Amino acid sequence: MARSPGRQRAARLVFSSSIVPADDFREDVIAGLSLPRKALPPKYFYDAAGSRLFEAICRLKEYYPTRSELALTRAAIGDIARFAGNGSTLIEYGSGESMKSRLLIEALRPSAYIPVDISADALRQAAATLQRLFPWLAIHAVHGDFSQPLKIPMAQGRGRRVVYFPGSTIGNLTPEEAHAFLRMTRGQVGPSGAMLVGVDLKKDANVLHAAYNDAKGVTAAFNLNLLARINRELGADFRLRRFRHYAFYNAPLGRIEMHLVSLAPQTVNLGNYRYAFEAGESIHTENSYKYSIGEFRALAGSAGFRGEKVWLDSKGLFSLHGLIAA
Ligand code: AVJ
Repeated sequence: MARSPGRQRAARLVFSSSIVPADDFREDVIAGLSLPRKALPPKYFYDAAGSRLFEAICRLKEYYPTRSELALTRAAIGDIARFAGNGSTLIEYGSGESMKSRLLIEALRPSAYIPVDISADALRQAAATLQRLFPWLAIHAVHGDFSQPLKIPMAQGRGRRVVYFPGSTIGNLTPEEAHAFLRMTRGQVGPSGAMLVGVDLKKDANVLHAAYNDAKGVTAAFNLNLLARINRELGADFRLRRFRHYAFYNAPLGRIEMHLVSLAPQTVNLGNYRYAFEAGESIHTENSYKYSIGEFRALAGSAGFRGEKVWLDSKGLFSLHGLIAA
């Protein structure tokens, strides 16, 4: 292929790391298992095995969010790109490996694309793929934890800053945490910035229940892999057959809760720590909050954004909110 350096901006693919200390996982597990009501942070689901299991979840017939969000993005892509504005600096929380990200980049033609992800491997792979697909695109991949305050390299971007946060990952946060998170994002995008955020909607509890209790047991395997990962990486001795996946919709709190329930009285060792479990005692591993359109707009409003646009899939299962700095 002939190059024409004067005509096309050279593609740039840059990596930077806001280092995630290796000890965090161990400390977070020890802290979580020491709570009176044991809990583990859901961000640790996504080791290599967990990421593969999550991809399998996304293909399940019961798990509607991935398909619904892709369908609504396809259907409204022109409108979504107009909302975000051509030539913007697009920051994505997540590696950007998805089809949705490709659709958005293609339609928006951002001046720079900044994916932020905690998994270095996923990030590298996704960035390399996107660079092949979009040779004109300046990519600056940031390895870091977007749930913590984070410095985003803005030097190469022009235009307004738009944060893309698909997948309803925001549902993993409590409303209080989501508020703080949206405030942080509002600071990153500045007074002329915007945000596109995928949010799962409240709906029939039976539909929600099925999505987190699939017939093939993939979600159960995904949940239990967290214990397998703790065994593998931290040398603990969880016996996986003595725990069971349990997920239910907590209607008063508007969230799916995932737990791992101990089937018998037992103790688990992690280094010098010993954790006692009663029969029926659980480890709370994930919340997945569901918001009506009005509820999410109110939350965004309290964090310095105005809900300007919202797109839904044809079945009304999932929403994409277009927020602008207020
Ligand atoms: C990736 C956090 C959006 O909450 O639905 C899927 C994770 N957990 N099945 C969700 C998940 C169980 C998912 N998020």
